[in-house]
Amino acid sequence: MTVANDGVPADEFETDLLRNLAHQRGTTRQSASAQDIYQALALTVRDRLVDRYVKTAATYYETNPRFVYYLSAEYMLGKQLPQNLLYSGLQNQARDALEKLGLDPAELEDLDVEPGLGNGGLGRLAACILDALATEDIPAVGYGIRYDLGIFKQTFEDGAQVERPDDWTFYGNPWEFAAPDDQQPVGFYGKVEDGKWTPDEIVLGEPSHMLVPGYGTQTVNLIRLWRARASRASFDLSRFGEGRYGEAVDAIVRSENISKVLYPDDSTELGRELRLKQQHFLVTCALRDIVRRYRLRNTGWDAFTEKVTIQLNDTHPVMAVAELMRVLLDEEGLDWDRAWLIVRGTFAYTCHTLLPEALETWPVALVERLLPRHMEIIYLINFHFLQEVEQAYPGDTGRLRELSIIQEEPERRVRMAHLAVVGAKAVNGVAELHSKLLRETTLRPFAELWPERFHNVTNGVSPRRFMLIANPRLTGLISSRLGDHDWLRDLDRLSELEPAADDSAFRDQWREVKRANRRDLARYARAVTGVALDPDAMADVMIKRFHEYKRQLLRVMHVITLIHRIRRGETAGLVPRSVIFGGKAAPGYYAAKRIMRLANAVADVVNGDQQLSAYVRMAFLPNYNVSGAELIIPAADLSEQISLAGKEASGTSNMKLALNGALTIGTLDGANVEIRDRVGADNFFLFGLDAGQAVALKQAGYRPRSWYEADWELRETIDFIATIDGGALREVADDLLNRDEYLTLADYRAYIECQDEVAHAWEDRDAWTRMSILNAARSGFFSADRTVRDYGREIWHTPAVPEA
Ligand code: GLS
Repeated sequence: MTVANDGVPADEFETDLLRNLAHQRGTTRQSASAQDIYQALALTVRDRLVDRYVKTAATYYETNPRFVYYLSAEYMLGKQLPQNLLYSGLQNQARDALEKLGLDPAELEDLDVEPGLGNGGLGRLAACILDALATEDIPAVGYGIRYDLGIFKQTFEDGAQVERPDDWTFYGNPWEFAAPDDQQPVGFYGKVEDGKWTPDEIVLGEPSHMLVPGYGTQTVNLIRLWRARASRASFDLSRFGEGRYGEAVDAIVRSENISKVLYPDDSTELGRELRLKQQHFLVTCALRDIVRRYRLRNTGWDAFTEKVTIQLNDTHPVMAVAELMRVLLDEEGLDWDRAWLIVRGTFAYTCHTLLPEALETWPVALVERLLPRHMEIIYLINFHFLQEVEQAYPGDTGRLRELSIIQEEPERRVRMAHLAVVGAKAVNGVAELHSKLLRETTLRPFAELWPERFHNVTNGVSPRRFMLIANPRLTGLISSRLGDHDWLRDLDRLSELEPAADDSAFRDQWREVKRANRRDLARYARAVTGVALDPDAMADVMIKRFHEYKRQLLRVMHVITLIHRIRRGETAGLVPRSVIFGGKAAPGYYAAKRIMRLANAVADVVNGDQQLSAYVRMAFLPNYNVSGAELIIPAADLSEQISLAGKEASGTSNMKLALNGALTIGTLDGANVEIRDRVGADNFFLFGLDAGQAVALKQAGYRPRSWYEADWELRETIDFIATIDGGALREVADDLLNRDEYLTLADYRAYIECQDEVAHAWEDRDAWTRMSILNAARSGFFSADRTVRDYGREIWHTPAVPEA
């Protein structure tokens, strides 16, 4: 489908493509490799976007607007070629030109590499937000780290996850512009004398930028990613001369390691010096760039908070609070009060977790060594802050301890979330329930002190990425019903689809789309796993990072229950299902990796047995990423959102799946609550404990073994886990019986019964399709465009600046 066709005739596109092939790749049509053609194609598309970017930049320069600067250690951008083709309206021209040259566009798309610069939901959210900012014409720049190696590539060997490096720019990245002349020095270590920091080590931050076009608008914003470079003098020529080659490059390696690799943990804290270095590196480079940009059109500091708002995506970039203070005090000579007012008027902080273990803290001793001046500044911020607390709660030492930016026991550590709340004008959670629980639990003392500082901004997803690009069939069908495709910029218009749920011809078409998408998925699953999925079976999907709280284990336990039922001949009420898993586990997260092995072992059991595979087949699709999501989500019928209530901050696959017409089976957790409110309780399979009940059960002294003893089917399931693969995964069963941190056993029966209801509902395919259509029709709220408008209204106060 073409949108906003930019009017470039196909032959002109072809001429430009051939010119880029010659001028940029230095080759000819006859001798060009597929990589040459791909790169030339990307450059030809990029050129068009640059033309637009130049106009956006001119408009911004002229109007000197307020900017949003989004700081995030992670971005999961997804493939750039399909998006940029669509957003530039060049899809048809590109296809025609390639066909004329006898080239296959699909083959070239395969060469487009996904920059996997993030772990999961948090990183993908950052990408969706940048997409929405440009689409809403809001002046913005995203700042991040250009990791040499993105999130690892996942394969399985004997059912166990194997991680391989993701050298995503091995053949170059045609979408980015490097700016080696714009390097920024970043200091580490050293000493402070009279408030003046002399670092021991200087690393250079080198930026490159990529274009972030808006959809259906002329606006093109930027994402600037920084990589670490050693200074020119770092190569030790004399050592090299002595044949000590390793030592000769030591300093270079040490510096450049900072942006070498994305830390592959998700939702857990990882205390490593190099990670803190990455964080400081990112915020130093970003702030220098932000100040440089501010100075293009402004002088002095008076207008800073009016022109600049900085959103901190989780705690990873929170050192920016101390760094901006340092710049203002030490480099700009402002006094403390003035500097603090500016800092407090600049930052806003988004918290993305409820898990206490995910709230970053850094040992004071480490911060003192690595960033001595920042540590002093943090102490001073804390000193002033605790005076404020003392005034609010005189004599309440418990409060002081609870609120302090410094944790005292068992080790002195800097609490980054506290620094964020103290240093920000606004704090938000990412779903209604999450924001409420943040106020009531994780950040309660802060919410009591400064209730007005706390907000909710429910997450959203890009309808372009996850409908238009991922699901062209459904997008086409919806557009034909709504009369145009403007709904992709105004997702509330999906509600116009509601009457179509009662139109049987439309339902048939909807079902056909799902079936065709399942066929595509089955083809892919067969190619990568060898498992033959039945395109008519229900596609039952769980795609997300592997984490115990998300309870992939509960999903596997249902399959084991089905195995037993089928073997006993209790097949009445069963429907054929394709159980699909996708997701990575942090390499050091053994408990999650064990669950993965279990999932693969159970998959082997069902897929290898004719009697079982008549009802259940199971495919664990390796290396789940944005491209994988684009393939799986359109095919999904059932969306598994089964985390223990009170643990998942929001979830975003839940939104993508509902938008694509999957029905959710889920707990009252994260954004599931809002999805259910919107799509209607009748169109959502709810089960399990709610957040309050979960806490109460634990407080009452949860004994998983008593649940095991009380339910024979559960017993059978756990015994199966203990003995599968000759008892290799017995630890999983033992852990369930002795600990079961995430109350899997307590929710088991409710989940199984709910899955029985799902099967029953699937039998009436027409009623199911009706529910599916209503899920999509009522999910317009979950557009990232709405998320960005909410941030704009509540936190950023950034007017849109459409191109003149
Ligand atoms: C996360 C949460 O775990 C998700 O629930 C949430 O949807 C996402 C975006 O807000 O952020 N936090 C995190 O550390 N990783 C995530 O995916």
